[in-house]
Amino acid sequence: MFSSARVFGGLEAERSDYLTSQFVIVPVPYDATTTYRSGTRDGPRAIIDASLQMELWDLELGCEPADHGIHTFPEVEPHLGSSKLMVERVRDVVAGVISDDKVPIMIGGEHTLTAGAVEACGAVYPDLAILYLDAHADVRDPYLGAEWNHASALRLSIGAIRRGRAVSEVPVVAVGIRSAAAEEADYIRENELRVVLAQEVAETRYGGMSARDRMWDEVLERLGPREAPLYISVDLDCLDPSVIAAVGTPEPGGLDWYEVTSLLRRACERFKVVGADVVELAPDEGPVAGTFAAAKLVYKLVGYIGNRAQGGSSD
Ligand SMILES: [Mn+2]
Repeated sequence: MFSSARVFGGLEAERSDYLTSQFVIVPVPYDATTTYRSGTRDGPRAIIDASLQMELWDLELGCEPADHGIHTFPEVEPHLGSSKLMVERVRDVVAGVISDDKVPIMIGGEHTLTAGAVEACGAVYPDLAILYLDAHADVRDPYLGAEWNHASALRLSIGAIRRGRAVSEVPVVAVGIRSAAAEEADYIRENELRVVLAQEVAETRYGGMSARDRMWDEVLERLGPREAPLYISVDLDCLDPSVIAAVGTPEPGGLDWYEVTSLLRRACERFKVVGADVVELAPDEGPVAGTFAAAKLVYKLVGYIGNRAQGGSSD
């Protein structure tokens, strides 16, 4: 039942060897602070299992993104001390991947872990921006609770970059938001965070694809100049529960599959994506179709980031 060699996509050695791979999947089965439904600790294993069923050919891109090389790390062991220590453990693992000039893609696990990966990327790329896809604003004050918490994941991530930076400005856009506390609304206003509500996205459906892509371009411009380093964090609950119900905290009225992939593709074409994550899958909480969608989304990221890196500058 427990295979020691779990390789994303079931790739053969030539396309999954660490030395030659451009991408490294970092599985982190950790969910100590999720509040509503637990089970995101089973997410990484389920995503890798589902990835074995994927076709490696990508019809949209007309290639096999696996050719870029995808190495799969063993699962990062949960730290039993505190979520803060766990975030630091993720930071150290991701820092190692970055220093070997590879793109880490963390699969969670709860969203708190993002703060560690972002800190590692921010240490190497001080002008790092964050594109954050989520149903929830995730900007609760982390110091009100005893622990670093998934409901503070974006605020912790912004803090992690600010610590290493001379200026306090961090380019951030949060997309898909449809749930926030009053305290979070205050934080968003005071910090002039650009938030794209899921409702705004839904309204562009009636204006067709060009309205959608104009919105994405406007959003991405806020993250900095072309070629700037970007970290992408995808909480799977940004998607509508009809796409993925198997998340810790589902919210109705989410983004559809093509809305998310079109945003990710445009972001990857415009920026130098130096790290990414796909978090919060709780496989036992919904149909297996959601787990499969999560695996496909990870693979989409590989294709979008890898193809651009291969093609060099888009100018
Ligand atoms: Mn989140």
